[in-house]
Amino acid sequence: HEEGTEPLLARQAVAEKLARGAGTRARKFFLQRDTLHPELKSASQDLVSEADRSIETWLRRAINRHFPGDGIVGEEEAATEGTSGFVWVIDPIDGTMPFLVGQPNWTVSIGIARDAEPVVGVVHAPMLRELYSAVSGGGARLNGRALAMNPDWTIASTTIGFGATQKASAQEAGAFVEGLYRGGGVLFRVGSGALMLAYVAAGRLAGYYDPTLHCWDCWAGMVLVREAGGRVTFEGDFSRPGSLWAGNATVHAELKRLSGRG
Ligand code: 2AM
Ligand code: CA
Ligand code: CA
Ligand code: CA
Repeated sequence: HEEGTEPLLARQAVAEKLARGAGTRARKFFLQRDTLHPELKSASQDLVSEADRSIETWLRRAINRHFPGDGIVGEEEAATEGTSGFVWVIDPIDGTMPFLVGQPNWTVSIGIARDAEPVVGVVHAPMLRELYSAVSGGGARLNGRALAMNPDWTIASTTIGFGATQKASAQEAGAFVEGLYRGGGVLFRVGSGALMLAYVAAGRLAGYYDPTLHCWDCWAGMVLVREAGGRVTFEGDFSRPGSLWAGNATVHAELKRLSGRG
């Protein structure tokens, strides 16, 4: 398959363009969200609407046009295999609940894997007018400005993102929060895991822990955090969800410990 940085930079440019295109489409749905017909998925706060579905379909068609040999894994449709070694890992709307209730904290998340490794990440928050973009070896940027995490921060330096959904174990979530506050930490949450990872990369959060994420929630954000100088561990893969820890080396280790996995 294609080696080197050229194929990565070509895909990063297309990912940014498609994130903006999807963001424009999502924004139109958002401004008319009262006309949508949300359906329940697995739980009372796990919804999907025609906005999620139509934007994923639009993204898949565009990716296939630009890179017909690449595979695609996304939240709302079955995975397709490619031949190039590249896989796009996409979430058309990360934060469907905030989207449906009118919070601006939702994103379009477009990650890319080469041989199953995260190599490109684009997270676009249209209502916040923010586009985060990173490529392996090329750094992370927010609206063009380079991002670098603070290596000296601890869990007490600023707030810590915690992403547990209704599916989380009440006991484990409680134990994590109790340990965090005992250690001088404070909790932050928005309904988009991709945005919380972008905030870690941008130095707006000291770290992020989520007991269960899917690959499309975090694939782009992992590249952002690593390229901003941070550490991420994701225990899931393309077919299984898993836990995720992100922060600088100190915070990453402390979050693992607080989640009972240190
Ligand atoms: P989504 O809005 O695309 O479904 C935050 O913890 C992450 O969990 C988000 O990336 C969100 O993605 C996802 N999420 C929110 N509520 C969920 C639920 N009830 N079940 C599964 N995933 C959920
Ligand atoms: Ca969803
Ligand atoms: Ca998601
Ligand atoms: Ca989604």
